Order: sequence, then structure tokens, then C-alpha cells
Amino acid sequence: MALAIALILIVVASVLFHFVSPWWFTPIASNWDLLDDTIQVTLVITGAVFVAVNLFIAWAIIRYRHRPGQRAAYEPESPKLESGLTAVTTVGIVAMLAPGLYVYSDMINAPKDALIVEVLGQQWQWRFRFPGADGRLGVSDTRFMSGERPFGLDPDDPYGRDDVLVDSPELHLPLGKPVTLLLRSRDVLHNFYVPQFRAKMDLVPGTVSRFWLTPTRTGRFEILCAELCGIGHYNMRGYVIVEDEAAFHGWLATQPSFAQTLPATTAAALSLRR
Ligand SMILES: [Cu+2]
Repeated sequence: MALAIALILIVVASVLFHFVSPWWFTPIASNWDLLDDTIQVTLVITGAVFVAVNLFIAWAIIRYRHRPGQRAAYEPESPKLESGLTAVTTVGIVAMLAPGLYVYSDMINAPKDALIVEVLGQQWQWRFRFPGADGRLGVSDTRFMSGERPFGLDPDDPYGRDDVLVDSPELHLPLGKPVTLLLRSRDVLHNFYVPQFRAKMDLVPGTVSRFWLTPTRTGRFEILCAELCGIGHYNMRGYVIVEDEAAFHGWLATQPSFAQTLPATTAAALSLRR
């Protein structure tokens, strides 16, 4: 009986806590309201199942408690009950997964005119790269990576020479413009997460993952790494500053191009070759 009362109290306290607690999503700063809706659908379904299962257990404990003279009946199988439970579970799982797949396909198919920015992660810092005037990112390869060349760009690739390198954990983005984030890792799994943007994704070594978003309000938002990536994981942070387009372009102009970061001798040799 004590167990049944404890279960009922846990259910009541959990539901109350959900409705009266001050903690909820931080105000959104991107176009991804759909992700909030998806989380709500999951919360409602799992919440209903949590309440129903625990109340059912409490009811069964009380209803079938030990009484002198009563004996349990052995009933190992019940096709009717099993098919019913299977059907209900199937509907619940489909209702939780289907909206996620729909939103995911939206999230990785960016509008054609989206601005491109590469996010480069490593233990335990963030860097960023914009494609420059030609609109194309240059080729990178681990062969070209070193302490001074964290991006690993090929100095012979003409598309890479005007790439704008942001060697700092602070990324600026223009307000109201769709932006595609190309995610690349130098070492282990990381995850680019700005809570106010909702959308987040892993950086997987050896491949480039991507998603897009449109910032919908100005401000300074914290970037967190949301994948346990080693001893300094907690400190792998940065900031996204969302500002109007003029301020964004002003900031971008202060960042060096790849060509400008090359030693003078390499730059001279390359311009001779061209
Ligand atoms: Cu990380």
C-alpha cells in the first residue's frame, strides 16, 4: 500500500512541477518553432504514458493486494491484451517520430540563397570560416593542418584564398537571413548548440554535417558544445552575435582572408604562380 501511495504522489508532484515550475524553453531566436512543437508532442505523449502506467501500477497494487484466502490465477498469455498494447505503442511511437523526420528534412535542406558559414570544432574551441567574395569555400585537408593553420586549407586552391577566417569563438550573423552551417571537426565528436536557435547538430570527424536557420532577433547568444568531448568539454563555449546586415558586414570586413594569414613568402610564391 505504501508503494501505491508513493507512486500516486510521484505522479501528482511531477504533473504539478511541470505546470508551476518557472523553467521552460528560453525565448526562441530562430525560425525553428517547429522544433518546439515536436518537443511538445513528445512531452505530451510520454507524459500521458508516464501518468497512465504509474496510476495503473498503483491501482493494481491496491486492487490485487494480498488478502487471506485469495489466490492468484496463472495466465501467461493474452493475445487480445498483447495486440491491443502493441497497437497503442505503435501509434505512440509513430506520433513521436514522424514529426521529427519531417522537421529534420526541413532542417538540412537550406534555401538556395542562404549565407554559408563553416563551423570548425576542436578540443575545446570554436572557429568559423566564410567563403569570401567568390561564394565558395576552398578545399581543406588534414595534410595542411598545423598549430598555426587550424583550418587546414590548401594554399594552392584559388577558391580558398579569399575565405574569411574567424580565429575566435565569436560568430556574427545577420538578422533575418537564412544561413547554412557546415560543421567540421578536427578531432572528436562535438555538437554545435545555441539553445535559442533550437536546431543543433553533431560535428563528425571525417565528414561535413549541415543544417540551416534564420536568426529572428538580435542579441548575443551562447554557443555550447552539446557532445561530451573530453576533459575541457564544459568550457567549449562561444558566442553568436545576431545584428543587422550593415553591422555584420562591418564585422566581417575586419576578419582576415586566408591569403592574408599566409606568410609573406608563401603569398608571393602563389601570386607568381597565378
Ligand atoms: Cu566539444
